[in-house]
Amino acid sequence: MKTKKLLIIAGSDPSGGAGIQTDIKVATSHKVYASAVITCLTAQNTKKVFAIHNPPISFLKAQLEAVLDDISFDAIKIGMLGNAEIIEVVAKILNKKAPKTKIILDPVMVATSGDILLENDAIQALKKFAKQAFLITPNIDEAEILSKMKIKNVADMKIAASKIQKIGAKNVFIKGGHLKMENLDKKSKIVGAKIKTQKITNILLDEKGDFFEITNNKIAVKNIHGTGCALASAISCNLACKKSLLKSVKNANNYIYQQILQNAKIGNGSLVLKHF
Ligand code: PXL
Repeated sequence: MKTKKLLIIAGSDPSGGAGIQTDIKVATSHKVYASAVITCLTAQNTKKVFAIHNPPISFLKAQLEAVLDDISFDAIKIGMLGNAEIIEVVAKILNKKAPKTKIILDPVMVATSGDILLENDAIQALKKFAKQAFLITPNIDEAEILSKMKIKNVADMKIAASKIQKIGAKNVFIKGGHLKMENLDKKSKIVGAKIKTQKITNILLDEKGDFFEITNNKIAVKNIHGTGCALASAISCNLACKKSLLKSVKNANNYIYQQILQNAKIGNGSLVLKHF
């Protein structure tokens, strides 16, 4: 079978728990070939982001042009972009060099640790870029910012998804993992050391206007890092393999569930996913 190729455009997390390092691991575990253009470098470990460095914008352009002039991709996954200038360059070059390739935009704004990964004044540029996206994959916090509304439950997630679709992304997938526990089903109880009967509900709003609820049992692990990046990457790999959107998000949801169950403690902060 022909090798499927995913271009990842994202930031570096040297601890390997999130960012481009995670995206590459996800692609490899899906047997998808990963190319990776690095937008910015973070200095971080499993506890904290210490610093962010943006390489010169001309060098970002050079990376994008080098790969896009040579390789034709089956999908493009976008992670941390950092600031408006980076967003605008990525948007412009993709529009010119890969106008037909499906873009999966993970609108990364804040790390699990609470550290800011997107400058405040970049939200408008991100919204403009969303018009080029086949799929946008915000978590609850990002969906609140993009839709300018509070999200307290699944009904709110659907309203927010519609608002985000109006910004221009064809399809919207809101990751429900960050919905506050107190807003989840109150009747749920702990049924074992690890798994609660509580559900995590992710919402897909497709381009026809249909909603799908993609659920999982909530796994009671605190502070796990990189699940958002990994989920968006897993969806991207499935799309690169020409699976339907619904099948792609369902497969990715199952993949992340399994990965969270077999999480690893590699440092003194958040847990991570291993992808093997
Ligand atoms: O999980 C969002 C994310 C994306 N990209 C990079 C990150 C993080 C979170 O820490 O560091 C580079």
